[in-house]
Amino acid sequence: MKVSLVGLNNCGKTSICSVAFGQKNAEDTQSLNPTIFYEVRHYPFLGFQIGIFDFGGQEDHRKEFLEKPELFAGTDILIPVVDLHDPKNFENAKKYFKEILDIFNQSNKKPKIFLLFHKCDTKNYQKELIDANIKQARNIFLDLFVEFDFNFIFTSIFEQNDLRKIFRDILLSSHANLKINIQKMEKDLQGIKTSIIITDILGNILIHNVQNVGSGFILRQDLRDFLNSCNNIREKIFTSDSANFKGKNDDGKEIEIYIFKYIISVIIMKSRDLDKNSHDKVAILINNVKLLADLIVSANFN
Ligand SMILES: Nc1nc2c(ncn2[C@@H]2O[C@H](COP(=O)(O)OP(=O)(O)OP(=O)(O)O)[C@@H](O)[C@H]2O)c(=O)[nH]1
Ligand SMILES: [Mg+2]
Repeated sequence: MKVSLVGLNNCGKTSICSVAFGQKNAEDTQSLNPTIFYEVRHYPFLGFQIGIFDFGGQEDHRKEFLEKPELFAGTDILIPVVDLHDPKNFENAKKYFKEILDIFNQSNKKPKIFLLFHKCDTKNYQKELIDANIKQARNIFLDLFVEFDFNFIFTSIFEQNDLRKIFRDILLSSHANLKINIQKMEKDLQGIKTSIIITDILGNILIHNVQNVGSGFILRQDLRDFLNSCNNIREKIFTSDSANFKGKNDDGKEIEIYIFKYIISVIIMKSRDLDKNSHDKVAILINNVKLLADLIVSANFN
């Protein structure tokens, strides 16, 4: 699947990629250099191969991309990014987006579009201006994409967990059944009083109900190492596609990992015995993840 991020220079495309998919935090992005031409990041997620194309936004590069429309060919998801801190360039950005849409219109292959109204925060920006900018941006951009399968979202790299969820749902937008199931599990998880993280086998976080689980999509290193080792044992010793593992100390602390269909895992961290209600809910959740694993496998084979 090809995902293309486009927008003017400095609007935040590379920052979005490195905060959502990499292990950078928002502050780290201040030292990013402008992207030269374009960069591709290959990102395996739930067994799907995803290529994130980050198209540099400096004027020379934009001109060159428009002269070489084949660079956009095969885009399944187009993500135009608007910098809400830069209203004087809204019209300029609109012109660029329009030219890109013309390329897709001519090729008759229309990607899904998720417009990001980005930098929706007041970090290094005047609080009084942001609402007016949002209003103006809505007026300028929203009628541009009417002929496309189109959504818009407000984003900021300072809301890393939201950004991860937004990208999770964008990447799953072609798999409605998976998306709905995962969103439902996310709701179920809210009512459970023990720490649970659901990830794919590489440690990309899908859902969780704890703080400090990692950064962006990436599960924190110690748990990723544990998951990795368990997955090796599942493969090499158990030679089965699913397995579960437990670690425990004398104080009643416990970590349990379930792996389903070599693709998805549930990590449960308990510090005490669960009450009956939570215990039952965990059992239902685990069963649902098991079913989800089957759906993911069949989505990968279709
Ligand atoms: N306040 C705020 N600043 C952001 C946000 N996202 C990115 N930035 C800042 O915007 C600046 C430019 O970010 P980049 O990611 O390099 O922009 P880009 O779109 O990749 O730029 P080009 O590669 O030149 O096209 C950096 O200083 C980031 O820290 C955001 O959500 N909020
Ligand atoms: Mg960049």
